Amino acid sequence: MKTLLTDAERARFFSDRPGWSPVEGRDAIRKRFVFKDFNEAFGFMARVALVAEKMDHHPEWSNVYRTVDVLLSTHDAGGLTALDAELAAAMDRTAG
Ligand code: H2B
Repeated sequence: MKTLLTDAERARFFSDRPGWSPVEGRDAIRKRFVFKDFNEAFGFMARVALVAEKMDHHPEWSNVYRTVDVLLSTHDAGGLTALDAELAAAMDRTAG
């Protein structure tokens, strides 16, 4: 479960998920979500928080007004795993 994604899995992830990019100097992915206003941004965070808690897999993120910056990595594995790909997909679905 907590094995690092292969090169092929990473290539597929980035082609399937526009807006996500690798983080320099760390085995992680990031995306900036920009919403209409703070209410939409915070609603997104609240919905994603429930998913993250259910998955027991949590984002590193910050919010400024209508922008949410997200970084995903699996701390236990020291890098990217299927859990990060799954949480990224859930975030994209939630953001609409
Ligand atoms: N979130 C993330 N992103 N990576 C982890 O390795 C991780 C986590 N581990 N959430 C979980 C919690 C672990 O600490 C608990 C004890 O299951």
